[in-house]
Amino acid sequence: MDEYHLFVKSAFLDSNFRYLCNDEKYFDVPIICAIVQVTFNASGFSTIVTKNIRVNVIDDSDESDDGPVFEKGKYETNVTENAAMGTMIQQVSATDRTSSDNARIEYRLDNNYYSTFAIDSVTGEIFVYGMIDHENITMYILRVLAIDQSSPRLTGYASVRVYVMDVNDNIPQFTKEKFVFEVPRDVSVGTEVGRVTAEDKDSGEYGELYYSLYDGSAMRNVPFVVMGDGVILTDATLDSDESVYRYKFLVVVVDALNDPINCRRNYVEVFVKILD
Ligand SMILES: [Ca+2]
Ligand SMILES: [Ca+2]
Repeated sequence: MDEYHLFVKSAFLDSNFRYLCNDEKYFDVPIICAIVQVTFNASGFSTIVTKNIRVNVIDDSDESDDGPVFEKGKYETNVTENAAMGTMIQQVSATDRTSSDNARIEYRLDNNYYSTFAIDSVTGEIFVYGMIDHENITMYILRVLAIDQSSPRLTGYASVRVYVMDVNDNIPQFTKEKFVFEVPRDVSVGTEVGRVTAEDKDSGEYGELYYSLYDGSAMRNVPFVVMGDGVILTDATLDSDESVYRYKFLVVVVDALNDPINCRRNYVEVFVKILD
């Protein structure tokens, strides 16, 4: 699900679930909304694609009273997806303006990510507390509070942007268990036989796919070549041996082709029937 962040100043949720900004203009903010896209395939049939997006409304106000002051108003940090619970991602720190005893400041998180992050109320260290999945959310904005011990207790605010770094944790998956194609025996060299396709949920190069003929010794003599985009072409005439009516070979797909340490691969069987 794609995620969008909407920054507002001094916003609050009114009784109609709308946000009121400090310019006093209302605007509706659906937390989840659907984008419906209609496309037409070659046969003229329509396909409806529904996509959910999440809109986070973030109070980006930086007003403060006499409460504690964070050393920074806005922190930025990175976390690797799938980071283990307990991984420390950032430490925040605030100074008490009404007391010289900064140790009396209590830190809290003030947003909807309690199941994903936690903060040490004494040290201000922010930890991973749940599942971090780049394929689900690519950035979090945490709002941290520093509360002093005066009466009444005063609060300071800061935000922490947490960018989720992608890991190649998805293996490319072919869209079929096996691919079966047919081609006339008398086609010329370079004729397209068909195309294999695979999908990968990772982004960037971890989701970019490259196809090739599996280089096993038994596969080398097939009269086909597999292009990087999955298209299979004939690369020899097919009529040399009329007793052959079917070929079978493996196609390998790999992501992150130029990253031999992190790349991941998968295989699929391809059958090509020769039609006389
Ligand atoms: Ca990933
Ligand atoms: Ca991948």
